[in-house]
Amino acid sequence: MRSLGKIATVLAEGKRFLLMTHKDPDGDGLGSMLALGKSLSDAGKDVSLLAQDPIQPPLNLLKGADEIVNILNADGDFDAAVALDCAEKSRLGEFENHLRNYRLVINIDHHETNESFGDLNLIEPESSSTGELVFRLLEKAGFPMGADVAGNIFAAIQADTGSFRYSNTTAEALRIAASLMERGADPWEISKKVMDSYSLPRLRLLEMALSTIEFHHEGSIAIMILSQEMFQKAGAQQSDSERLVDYPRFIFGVELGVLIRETGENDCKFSLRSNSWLNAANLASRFGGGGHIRAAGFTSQGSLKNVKNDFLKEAHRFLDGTCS
Ligand SMILES: [Mn+2]
Repeated sequence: MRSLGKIATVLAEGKRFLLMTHKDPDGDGLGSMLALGKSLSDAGKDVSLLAQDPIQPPLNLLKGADEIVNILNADGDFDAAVALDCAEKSRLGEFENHLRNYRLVINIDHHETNESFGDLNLIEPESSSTGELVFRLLEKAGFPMGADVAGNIFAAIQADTGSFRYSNTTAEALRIAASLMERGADPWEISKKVMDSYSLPRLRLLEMALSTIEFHHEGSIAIMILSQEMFQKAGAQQSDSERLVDYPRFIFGVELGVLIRETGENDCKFSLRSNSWLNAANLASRFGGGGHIRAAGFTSQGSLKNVKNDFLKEAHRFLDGTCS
């Protein structure tokens, strides 16, 4: 945790910072970025928040999301660029190429597979979320943590722990959540806004997705599929499919829940969730992806049918225990 102190010093001494998270940002990445950004600007710093695409609902409802920009006017003379919740440089998308322009890159993340691409790296796989790391950093540095900052850290931790239900929910995460409430975070308001506010297209998408669920390996694998056509029919965005991967995992007897999303003509995105023992990150790494033990993912090129069959072969080997 020595890097925590060093990063706190850099943030305390610097004046101008650029904050980024991974493409297709999730609640943890965005909540962490917004919380750190607000705290730094409350401390009198100049902060730019950068995202590749407009923030999709419901995450655009997070406090301060309207201050995120999609382009930087100039590369800027930042004291440091901070990447949050980003396991690989390539997950920064088009911003990856800009990294070398920055004096100092700080990498804050909780993915075990993190490439430590920063000059300073705060990588804690035991941490439930990047939000938890931001909390510890702000506390260590003594930076402001008002209600908006606390609320966004809460949203970040809530997102990655599935509202404090997943196996990464620790006593520490709950203690931090309690401390965030004392600082003004309101779980009910945040949950309504970020977790529960389903758009009608999201529900239509879910309806179609549920009808695709198929079982393999005597019911221990459940696969759910979202084709491009379904997105069109439902009028839904990619972001409307967030967390739908939980549905196949919810089924009794299922060890591995899978959501395959067709993201392009020949591109598929796999999201994997395991219930008890299967290491989803190891399985995903066979296909060039990564993540956590119970939640991982990867992208694959090819027709849906082919990539699914390739995946199933490997998944069967994992479930048979001939591979781990
Ligand atoms: Mn995360």
